[in-house]
Amino acid sequence: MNNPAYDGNNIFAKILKGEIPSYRVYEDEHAVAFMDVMPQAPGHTLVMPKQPSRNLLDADPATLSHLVTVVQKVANAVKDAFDADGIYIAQFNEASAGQTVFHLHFHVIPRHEGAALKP
Ligand code: DGP
Repeated sequence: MNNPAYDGNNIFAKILKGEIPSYRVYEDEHAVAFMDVMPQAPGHTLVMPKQPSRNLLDADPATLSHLVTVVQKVANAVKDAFDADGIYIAQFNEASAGQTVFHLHFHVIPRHEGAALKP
């Protein structure tokens, strides 16, 4: 079955257009990272392409390959900034898999030994 169409009115599209504020920690020509408003742990950051993609299933390979390098950069920066023991990377595709905002994004979440994630 085809992936559903991208809806340009999603909240991340509005953030990318500057219509809604965000705390940006990284930006280049093709990608942006900003802090999650409902963090599962301090330092929870979202990384996404500027290119409209609903999720990983419809993203083009060039967008994805650049995005993974940004995820790596942000993960290392977040690990240092939050003195984390590790980094949890999560990415959801469609509502049945837990996606709530339909613009492709990766969660970058610092992890500390013994600390629980917020539900
Ligand atoms: P997902 O389930 O992967 O689609 O997660 C979407 C995430 O986006 C969730 O952790 C909360 C976050 N989020 C939702 N609305 C906003 C917003 O307006 N600003 C920011 N910074 N994050 C948001």
